[in-house]
Amino acid sequence: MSSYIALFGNPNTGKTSLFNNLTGSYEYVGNWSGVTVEKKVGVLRQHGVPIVDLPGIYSLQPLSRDEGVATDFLLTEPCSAIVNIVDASQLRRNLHLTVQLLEFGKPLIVALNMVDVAEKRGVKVDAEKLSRCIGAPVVPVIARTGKGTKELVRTILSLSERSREHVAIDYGQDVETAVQEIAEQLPDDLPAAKRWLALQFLEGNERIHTYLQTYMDIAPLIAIRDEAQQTLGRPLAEHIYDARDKWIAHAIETSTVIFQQKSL
Ligand code: GDP
Ligand code: K
Ligand code: MG
Repeated sequence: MSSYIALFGNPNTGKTSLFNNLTGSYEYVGNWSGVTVEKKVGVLRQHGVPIVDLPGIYSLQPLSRDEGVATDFLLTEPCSAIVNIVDASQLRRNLHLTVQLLEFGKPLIVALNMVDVAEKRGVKVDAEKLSRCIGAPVVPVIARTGKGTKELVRTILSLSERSREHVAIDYGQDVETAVQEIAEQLPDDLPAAKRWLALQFLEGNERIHTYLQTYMDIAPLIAIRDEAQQTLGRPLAEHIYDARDKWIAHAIETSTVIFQQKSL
């Protein structure tokens, strides 16, 4: 079975536009893992690599059935690389998904879209600097016109397993200890990075909870989570969100220039 390139992004970031650029007219529609939501599968033009367009999501923590499709994809389908389309004019919100995808541990490339919208608001994103901040390639595109698609494809095809050294967020001692303890309990043959599974579990991702239950007795994991939460004195999900948000704010500060007052 060939391995997919998976297209992830927030809703309305230009995913479908990019998908159409990448696949030309070869796409078709199919059913995804028994869920009624449709996925779109196509083939990367001239290269024969299957690429799948997933429903738009803000986080891997499913708030709806649609959102669960994306997490299920990561857990059940072979995926060789992730293309994460990011709205340059909404970086602060978009990068929360990016962080979770980086933690998943597969080669990831950011397609930086809506650069024109960002510039109209007086924000210029330095793709090089953003790339260094997150430890993954960032390619500017204009999904609506197809600009940047060639460079994006070149980068996708040159991604290798060695591209996995993403920058990792430090969540502080309490969470990091819990992550390590959970990782030690997880079986070795799971298809996802242990750190990612542990963090998603600690955040309360229901899909991960159910998934791990099919592999093991999760009572010890729940005990680790409850203890961490007690030590922390606040909801783990909140703490993890805030740590990411702080990290994202710093990445944005480092990689963007504001060149005129944003009109309100
Ligand atoms: P999706 O919801 O993520 O699949 O996004 P779509 O591909 O449907 O695009 C959402 C809207 O953004 C459409 O109106 C697109 O024409 C528009 N769009 C896509 N890319 C760009 C871009 O780079 N700049 C601008 N200004 N609009 C874009
Ligand atoms: K749309
Ligand atoms: Mg779409």
